[in-house]
Amino acid sequence: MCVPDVREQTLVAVKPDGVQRRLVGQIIRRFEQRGFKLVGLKMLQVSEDLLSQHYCALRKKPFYPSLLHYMTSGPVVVMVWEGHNVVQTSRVMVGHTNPAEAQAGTVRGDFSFHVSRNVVHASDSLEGAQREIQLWFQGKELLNWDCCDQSITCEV
Ligand code: IDP
Ligand code: MG
Repeated sequence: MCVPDVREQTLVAVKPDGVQRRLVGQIIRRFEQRGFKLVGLKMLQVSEDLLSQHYCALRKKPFYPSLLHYMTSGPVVVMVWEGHNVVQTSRVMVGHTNPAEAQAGTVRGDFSFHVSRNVVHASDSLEGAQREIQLWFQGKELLNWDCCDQSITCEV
């Protein structure tokens, strides 16, 4: 029996439009259903300072000011999910950045139609996930706990 790296973590956030539209539960359900483990969760009104660090690679994009406005328009729900290959699998579950190109069955493909209101964020790489988790969470806010079904969902 081989035990894969189940400790990989990623950052997922329900953006302000997703919170306003009461999609938080449906998004959490998809990650639980997939078998991933929730290790951190909080709701917050994001500061421009945090967002500018989070989206530092996009600072020069023409849509950057409207992105900041969108992301500070209301609370977000941010989470850390853990599991085998969770970074890549989360990106697939979330779907293409532009919902018009996102497959049905993905969060963006099911709940949105425009890139400026695409409901959810997920880290795009292992390095990005580590950076974003440290940015959004303090170490003590992440829980190291055992799922009672770990031997079924995590050992393959
Ligand atoms: P991602 O969220 O799929 O990783 P990124 O390219 O990292 O996509 O862009 C970050 C966020 O910036 C997107 O999720 C979306 O909210 C916003 N964004 C990206 N491209 C555009 C655009 O062309 N117009 C408006 N907003 C955009
Ligand atoms: Mg991105």
